[in-house]
Amino acid sequence: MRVLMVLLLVLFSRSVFSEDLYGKHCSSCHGADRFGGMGPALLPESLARLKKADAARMIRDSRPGVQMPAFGDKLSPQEIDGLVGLLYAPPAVAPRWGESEIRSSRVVHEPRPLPAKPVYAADPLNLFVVVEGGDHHVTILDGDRLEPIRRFASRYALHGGPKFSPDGRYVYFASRDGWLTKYDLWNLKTLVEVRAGLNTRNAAVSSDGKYVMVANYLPPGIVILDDELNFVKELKTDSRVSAVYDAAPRKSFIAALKDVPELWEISYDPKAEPIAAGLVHDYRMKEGAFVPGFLNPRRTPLDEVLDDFFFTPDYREVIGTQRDGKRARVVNLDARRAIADFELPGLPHLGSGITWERGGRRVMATPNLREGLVTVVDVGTWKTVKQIPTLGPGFFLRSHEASRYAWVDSMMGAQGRDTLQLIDKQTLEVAARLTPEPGKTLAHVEFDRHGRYALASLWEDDGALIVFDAATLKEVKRIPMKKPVGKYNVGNKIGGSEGTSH
Ligand code: DHE
Repeated sequence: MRVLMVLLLVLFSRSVFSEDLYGKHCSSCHGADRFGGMGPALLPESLARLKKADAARMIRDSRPGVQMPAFGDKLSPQEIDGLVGLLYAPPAVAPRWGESEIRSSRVVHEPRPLPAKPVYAADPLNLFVVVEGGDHHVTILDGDRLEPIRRFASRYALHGGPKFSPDGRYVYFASRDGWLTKYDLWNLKTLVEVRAGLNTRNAAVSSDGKYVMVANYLPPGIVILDDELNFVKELKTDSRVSAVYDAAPRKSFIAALKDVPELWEISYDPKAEPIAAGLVHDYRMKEGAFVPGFLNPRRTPLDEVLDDFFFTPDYREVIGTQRDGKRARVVNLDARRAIADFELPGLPHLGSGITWERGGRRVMATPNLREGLVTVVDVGTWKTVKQIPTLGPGFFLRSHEASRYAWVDSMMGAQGRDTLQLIDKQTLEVAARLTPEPGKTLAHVEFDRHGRYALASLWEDDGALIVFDAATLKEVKRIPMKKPVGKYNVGNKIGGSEGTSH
């Protein structure tokens, strides 16, 4: 008993000591509550992707290109370990980020109205928005001249594809720390920002341009904003929300839940049918009662949690991977139940799936995060058409209506991470391999709106966009960038090109 008490006392005094150190060295940039400030949030959820040893190294040595100084000469190894322990433990008071915090975080950067035409000569529908993760910047690139026209600092660690208003004028970014940014692509100005959560997954914009929906791990739930990022509604969940997607033909958002076997559909159609008790989230509702369908969730119960989603082009069906990593499940969103299962070995990255026509049938293809495979499946019969071996596990798959090929990387593998493989969409054979910079990671392709060029990321801190002529496959240009994690073509995104993500 006495030993236990001494141990508890030591642990307690250590944690008080670490809190003092946090207050002295960290809180001015990361916030007294660890919610973030000039630096990112330091909560267990925010650090989930960082190993403790790497966090300790960062405190001790810092890293090139970041503002945080090294603390190795100020803190002993034990003090650094104590600090790391503190950061990975939940804060004493549970973090709160609700309507009032969201409303008061909103910052308007630019008074309106601004001119309703582009301030440049470039085609506004052939711009690329390039997210540079290396130093947290965004570059706006002219997709015809292949020249940057603006570069600006983004929030820390953007994640997920930026989302566009239906006319392509505005783009919305979401950061892992919950910041949403609205940017005017015609005036090249940041307009307004809001913090919609403490740990965010992604955002979606409604096809009518009126709503922005945000998926949060912390606090768990969904936040609905209007197009000016004003708070509209918060939907609390009993689960972290993995991601939200716009289902344009249904005038609804679909939310993927991480911890409960359910899928939610939230209609933004003012004429949406009311939702009956049993399908709403409030389990206390009496049988026979209804809630309005507009901006309320309609639940689809599932047998098990589905991860990583792919939607059929008409958005009637959603395909999700099951956790056993062997099968995928097809859920019909109108019937609100699973209608088929099919084999999908490894860890397919359905979020990067694309479709195309082959022999009069529509096929879907998905890369695989665990195995060197691209799986091609018939959309409708859900039978595997072919498993195409690649050099290694890949993250992103892209094509364009004008391209014969589907371009896949192998960036998750020990081998082949420097090579893009081009799969012939009709023969389903690997028809070409491109290795412009041996030994360096090459990934994430996006075509310009006409399908003339394919732009790939040289995924290095001092990296580049490598531009290939989509017909001759020759490199035509290299544009220096700081780890360009993703690039998004306005025309392809708002036009719903079948070769890219939406
Ligand atoms: Fe992502 C999109 C989930 C890790 C870069 N990523 C998405 C989407 C989801 C997702 C659900 C689709 C949302 C959207 O675009 O609106 N990503 C996850 C994970 O669960 C995972 C594996 C772990 C995690 O904790 O988040 C993960 N993702 C990563 C990375 O490590 C990547 C490579 C680098 C980074 O910056 O985080 C990364 N994810 C991306 C990119 C997109 C993305 C570039 C947009 C893809 C697109 O082209 O549309």
